[in-house]
Amino acid sequence: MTLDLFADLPPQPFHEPITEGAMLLRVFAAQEAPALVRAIETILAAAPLRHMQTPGGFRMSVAMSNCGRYGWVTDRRGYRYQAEDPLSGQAWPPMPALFTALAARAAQAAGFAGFDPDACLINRYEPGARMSLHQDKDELDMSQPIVSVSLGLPATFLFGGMERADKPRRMRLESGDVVVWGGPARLLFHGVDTLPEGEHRLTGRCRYNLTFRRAR
Ligand code: MD6
Ligand code: FE
Repeated sequence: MTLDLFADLPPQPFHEPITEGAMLLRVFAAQEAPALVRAIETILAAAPLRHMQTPGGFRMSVAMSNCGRYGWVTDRRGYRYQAEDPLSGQAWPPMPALFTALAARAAQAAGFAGFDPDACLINRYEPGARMSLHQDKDELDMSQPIVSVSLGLPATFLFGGMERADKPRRMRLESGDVVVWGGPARLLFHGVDTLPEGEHRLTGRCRYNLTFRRAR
């Protein structure tokens, strides 16, 4: 029998390049995941999750809220960032220091120094929810990366190309995984496949995704 010296260690972070400009940091946020989920719950008490409408009038299956100086919203008037929560007319809850620090650390690890997000979108997927292929292009400065943190139930992330019709690669994202993308990957089409049924010890029957961005 071989002695496994690593048997008692938690999984170690592992950096997987996805494509030029995009990096998967596996397990990167696993240690702070419980604290992240608690912080999300506090934010959602002040700015509740809601199913927003697309400009075309469809109800999104993913429920959303935000924290930080700007929040991403969509309604019949279009996609945009705004400083006030349309439900309350009040500013979005501030971004916790834990969030800002994690986003900067992840960006740094992927080669983007000095990332200072002013917007954090909180997505909640229940089983059956999905996000169709899209590009993130409502931000002002496309030289800034995006940092995306997965928490709770695993999901299949879809990584497409520069055209909507490009066949996407599929990648399983687990709780604590972080994806950073910028540079030549910044405008790639991407989405999330329909979330399967499941139960996770941190979040119950859902997946949360935090996406950190520099909006303005
Ligand atoms: C999600 N994420 O993972 C949806 N966008 O729930 C995104 O749409 C996304 O993860 C830009 C960059 C990273 C992302
Ligand atoms: Fe996106």
